[in-house]
This record gives sequence, structure tokens and C-alpha cells, in this order.
Amino acid sequence: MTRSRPGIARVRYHRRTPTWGTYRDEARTMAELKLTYFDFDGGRGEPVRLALNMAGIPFEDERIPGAQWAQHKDRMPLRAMPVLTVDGHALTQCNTINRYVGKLAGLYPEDPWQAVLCDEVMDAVEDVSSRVFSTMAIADEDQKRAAREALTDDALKVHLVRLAAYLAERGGEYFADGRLTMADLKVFLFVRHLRSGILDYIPADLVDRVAPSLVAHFERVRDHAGISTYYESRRRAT
Ligand SMILES: N[C@@H](CCC(=O)N[C@@H](CS)C(=O)NCC(=O)O)C(=O)O
Repeated sequence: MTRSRPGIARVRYHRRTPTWGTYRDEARTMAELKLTYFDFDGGRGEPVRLALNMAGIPFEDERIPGAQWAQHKDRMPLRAMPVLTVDGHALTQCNTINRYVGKLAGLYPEDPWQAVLCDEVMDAVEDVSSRVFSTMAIADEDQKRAAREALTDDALKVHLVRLAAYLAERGGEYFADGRLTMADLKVFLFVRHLRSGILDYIPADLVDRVAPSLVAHFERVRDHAGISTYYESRRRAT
């Protein structure tokens, strides 16, 4: 996986064998990576953290506390995060970053059709979760309630039902390539957020009622050795 970008420094590293997977140890030439995102274990930056940790790819996990965001905003190319800095080049757009990191981590399909199925799911989740995120900025409680109830009755249900249909069409376990890919990480985090109960006016049992197969998928991904090991290490660290 040698990238050909003349004049850009590369770091040589030895990828560890993940305890959960089948990767063999292999020496690789890999870019130096830094993920910059908010300091919580979720959101648009989290699939990248999961994928890089699962694959044992070293990276700097730069976590910006929400209270300090104003001081950092102007150094981001589009005044938003996540930003993945690759050998000094600041890359934006979470799904673009997910595809790149998915390729590095072996969590993105090589087959073009499977890749587009993976992309479709990632973009659908991005679309609907952007609409959920945008309600967080609504200060007026009545307006927030109205916006979230409208989302629950329409876009959220439509997306959850469609995602469950995709899952069933694709064998019922994973969204692309018959194995865990970046699409599964994105759906896992979306479902975890919806079921967490922290989103007032979006019922925490919505997914369970509307798309129970996505709950089974959530548990499958949560219990994946690479993911449970990562979150155990986060629990120990915090
Ligand atoms: N289209 C961008 C959206 C990035 C975005 O809006 N990120 C949020 C955090 S998840 C952000 O930086 N919000 C802070 C702000 O806009 O001030 C992407 O896909 O990465």
C-alpha cells in the first residue's frame, strides 16, 4: 500500500496483528495520520477512530474539547471537523475520510459494486444524521420538539426502514461485501446515538420498534472483538 505522492514524507510502520482478525503482520509504508475531532466517543469522527484502532494503524487522536472549539475553528479548512491530516495535508468531509481510512484498514470493499453499496449506506446515514445534528442548535424548546417529532415521523422512519431493507437484501448481517465495512461502523454509531436516550423528543425505542434488525446489527457490531476491545481500552483510559 505504497502511496505515490512525490515530495511527501512517509512513515514506515509495522502493522500489529489485531487479536480479532485475520490480518497478517506486514511491513507497510504508510502516511502519517492525525485525526482532529471533538473529544467524545461518537459523531462524524468516530468511524475513523474505530477503523484505525481495529486495524492497529498508528495515528494521532487529536481531541478538541467543545469549550475550546472557537479557538480551533479557523485552522480547519472548512471551519468544521473531522479533519484527517495525511502527511501534513488536511482532508475534510467525513465520508471521504471514511473511504480513505477504510481502504487503509481493510474495511472498504475492493469490488466496485460492493464499494458503491457501502457508499450508499454511509451517505444515507450522513444525510439523516445531519438533520438530527442540526436540531441540536435549536435553542427554543418548542421548536426543537417540533423539529425532532417531525424528523421522527418522517425522515428517521424512512431511513431506518430503508436501511433495514438493505440489510435484509444483503444477507442480513452486514451492509456490503458480506463482512464488516465502514458502512457498518457508520450505521452502528447512528443507531447507538438514537438508542442512547440523549436526544429529547426522539423516542429511544424508535429503532427497536421500526427496524429491529438494525438493533441485532448494532449488537453484532458492538460485540465485534475489534470494537469491544477498543471501547474497553477507552473505559480503562478515562
Ligand atoms: N460535511 C462535513 C460536515 C462537518 C461538520 O459539520 N462537523 C461538525 C461536527 S460533527 C462541526 O464541525 N461543527 C462545528 C461547527 O460547525 O462550528 C463532513 O461530512 O465532515
